[in-house]
Amino acid sequence: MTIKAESRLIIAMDVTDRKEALAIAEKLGGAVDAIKVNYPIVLSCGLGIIGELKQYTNVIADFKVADIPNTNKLICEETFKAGADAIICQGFTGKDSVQACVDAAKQYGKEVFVVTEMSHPGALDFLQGHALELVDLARAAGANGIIAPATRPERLAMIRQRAGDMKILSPGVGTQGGDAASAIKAGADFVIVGRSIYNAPDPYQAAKNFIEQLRR
Ligand code: NUP
Repeated sequence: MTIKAESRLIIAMDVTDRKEALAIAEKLGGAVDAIKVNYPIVLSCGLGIIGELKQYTNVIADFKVADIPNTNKLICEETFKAGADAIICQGFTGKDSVQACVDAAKQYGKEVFVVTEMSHPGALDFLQGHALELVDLARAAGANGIIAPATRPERLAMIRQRAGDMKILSPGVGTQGGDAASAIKAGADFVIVGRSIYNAPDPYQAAKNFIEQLRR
């Protein structure tokens, strides 16, 4: 099953309290295209949180998998067995490592997204200089899509041009300074928003506001 772009909003569930996460998921699950989990919530609540969140919407495991092919395969298998619909891996480990994730995903009918240029300032130290090569690598390995920064719409547009029909998930909206509508305009299919939603006084209203911006 592939994650479809409807609201175009993915919530980054980086809260570490299980009850809080489930309460947010219950309220927002029907409105967003996916919930993205990362290490903070899985380390605090256990891998079972994926299955619990999945009752509400698709779940993407942002584990930034970055190991040798065999270890990547084992990580992907456990993640898909836990119920994740997609996994995020790093590309800098090389094509064979990404390919191992793609092969595991195909076996389980799941998706793989490869990190290219990250959204934070430190991405300029190493990643930016190789971002387009990482896009090519993701494509060559048969990944479903890539992660590219909403904090730099001009870079996002450049990455979009290179990415062909691969999906682009774009983090960095809100707290990191990126703008949701600009990211979509630059070529993202989905934006990922964490703190600006889950730390808002009313997370439901905050998500609605993003969805409204994305519709225009
Ligand atoms: O380049 C990336 N930037 C980024 O922020 C790649 C990511 N996977 N993320 C993740 O997106 C980050 O780890 C967090 O889970 C989410 C953004 O959260 P926020 O800045 O909206 O709170």
